[in-house]
Amino acid sequence: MLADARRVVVLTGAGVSAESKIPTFRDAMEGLWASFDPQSLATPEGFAADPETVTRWYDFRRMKCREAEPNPGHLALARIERELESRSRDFILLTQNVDGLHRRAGNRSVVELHGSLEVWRCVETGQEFRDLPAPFDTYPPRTDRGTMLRPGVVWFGEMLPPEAIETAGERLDACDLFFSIGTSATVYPAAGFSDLARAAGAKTVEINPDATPASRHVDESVRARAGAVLPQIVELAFGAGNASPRGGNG
Ligand code: BV8
Repeated sequence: MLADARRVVVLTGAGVSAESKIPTFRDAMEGLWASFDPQSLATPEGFAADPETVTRWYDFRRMKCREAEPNPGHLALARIERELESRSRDFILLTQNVDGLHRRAGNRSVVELHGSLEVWRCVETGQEFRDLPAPFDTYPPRTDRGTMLRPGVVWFGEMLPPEAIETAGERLDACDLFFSIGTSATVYPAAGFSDLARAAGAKTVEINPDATPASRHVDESVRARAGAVLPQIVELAFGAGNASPRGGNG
């Protein structure tokens, strides 16, 4: 299917980064954060109630992500983009992940549906700041004008960036092959993307060691870890090659 596909859309979730030792959203609560519920921290209400705790949690995750490395699943997705691009075919990666690992692995055509831990936004002006030194020295962090910075992520109850939604909709309506990889398919609107792809007539494939609400609706449900099976899929479709990050000899 991948060797013949002309317009590929990939949706990823936290499971793709699990093999980079980044806890998935469901098990993000380790150690110091074990007593916190992500659903309460990842909301505007949670931030308004306790900006110090919420920004500490996001800064903790930002530092963990900076220490993490892309895994074979990330590298395989970067190779898929290169191989399709070299055949003048369409590829886009829609990620729910905020860890930045897809770009670090070499993917270029990436839409961060839920924002990024590397983006922080002034709550008054909306001005965005990237690559700020980690860790912050005060919580919540502030601009040099003293206004509060919030994480540049999409919280529960917040709209996704309009351009992200528009791009995702256009590409899903036109795709002929859709992958849902490493996501529990429980958070909307991303959880509805496999339905949109199928309605567009695309072949749909899920890669996840566990079943999800999407499993019974896709054409192929591959019960495996992304880091184990994506390199195999890429070799089958495009032959042996190297999956090194772009800029290598890949
Ligand atoms: C919106 C960024 C419109 C922040 C995230 C009822 C009540 C309240 C709200 C709603 C409701 N019904 C619907 C909603 C809307 C809500 C929603 O869907 N809620 C769900 C819980 C029901 N959605 C929203 O609020 C969205 N906005 O709808 O706006 C609107 C706005 C205003 C008013 C009206 C309408 C915004 C959603 C975005 C939230 N932000 N993240 C942060 O990161 O802190 S969500 C976060 O969890 C992730 O980004 C991701 O999207 C989501 C789910 O996580 P997954 O990525 O799927 O990870 P998870 O841990 O769940 O699963 C991991 C999977 O990997 C598992 O299946 C596992 O088996 C698998 N896995 C493990 N290891 C591997 C693996 N797979 C492969 N390989 C492995 N090795």
